[in-house]
Amino acid sequence: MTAAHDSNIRPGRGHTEGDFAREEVALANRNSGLPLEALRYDVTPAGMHFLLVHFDVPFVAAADDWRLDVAGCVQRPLSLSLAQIQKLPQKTLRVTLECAGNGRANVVPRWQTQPWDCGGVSTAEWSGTPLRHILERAELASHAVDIAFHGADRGFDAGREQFYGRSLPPDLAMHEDVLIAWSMNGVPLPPQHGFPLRLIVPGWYGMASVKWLRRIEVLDRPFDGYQQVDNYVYRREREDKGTPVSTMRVKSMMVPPGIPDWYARNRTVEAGPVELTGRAWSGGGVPVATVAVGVDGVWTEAVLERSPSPYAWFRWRYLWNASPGEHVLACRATDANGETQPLDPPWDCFGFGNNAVQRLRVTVR
Ligand SMILES: Nc1nc2c(c(=O)[nH]1)N[C@H]1C(S)=C(S)[C@@H](COP(=O)(O)O)O[C@H]1N2
Ligand SMILES: [Mo]
Repeated sequence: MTAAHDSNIRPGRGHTEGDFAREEVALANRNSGLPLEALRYDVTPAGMHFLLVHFDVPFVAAADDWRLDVAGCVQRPLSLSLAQIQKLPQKTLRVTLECAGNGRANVVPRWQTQPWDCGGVSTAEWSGTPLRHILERAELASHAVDIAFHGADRGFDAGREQFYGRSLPPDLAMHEDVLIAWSMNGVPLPPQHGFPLRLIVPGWYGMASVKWLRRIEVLDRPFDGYQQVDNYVYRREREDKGTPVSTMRVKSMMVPPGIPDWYARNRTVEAGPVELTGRAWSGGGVPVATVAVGVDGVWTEAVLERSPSPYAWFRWRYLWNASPGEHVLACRATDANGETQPLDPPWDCFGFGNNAVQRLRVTVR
């Protein structure tokens, strides 16, 4: 029996500690994270932007035949070509997206799925048309209560076959900054990021920004798709009803200073002044207020550079006078609502919303 076959007949996934299963490693290879040194870019180059694909990347040879259908509780059902959509008013937004499961590998015990360490976050410039222009053309019926967005990618999760789908309430869907985007960093969307069309919901965790958008379904009842009601819910216990995952929690991250060891990734830093730098962000358009840098448990405020976009991460920097020896570095952001990153991972059964402070061990020589 081949190893691949063997891995398919293993007993189901669950909570675990320590070693990573073959399936987790395979998912980590498909769904790459931002290399932390790339936190230096204001806008993440597309090839370094983190990636999360539940099923397969749909093969779309050309966008000519693509249609975006709008159906359900609307006065005028639509089937729009990319060319028609691109004639609508355009807008470009710089948006930080973070996967709701980012940091999951550090929640113990960990739920077996994409085992993010901390690279599931990036920033891009998305261009498209505010979704409201399409919804206004279709004209929502007065009894519309939820709007579902269906991707072209299909597969199974927990035995349930589905197209990847998520929903937004009408008032959020009509917000000027919710985009139907066809461009990332000034060029057409790369296949893995949703070519030819995707939704961008700024300030929300990434799961809301449906890629390969094919169909908008206006509903007279709450959407009950798998990714809406079964997945992406904060739960303390597996059976809890829980709370839906929505906007991003305040968080910050540091560019690892010095040079790494190839395998262990331990850092070696030269003694003397070292500029520590990184990024901080929050959700729902709430700006970051302060970032503190911790050196061996002593916290000092860093310098913050605001971003030109309410939805993009801020840069922070701090001049550290590194003395020889072993040190633990950390960063901790607080947003304008007074929310602060916890020192330890908040417990969630499926590892969602882990915004605990990042700690980094460095050896100064
Ligand atoms: N159609 C579709 N849209 C999707 C997904 C998906 O698997 N299929 N993954 C979602 C999740 S969980 C995240 S975090 C973001 C990731 O976007 P990116 O891969 O462009 O970084 O896309 C979201 N949109
Ligand atoms: Mo995600």
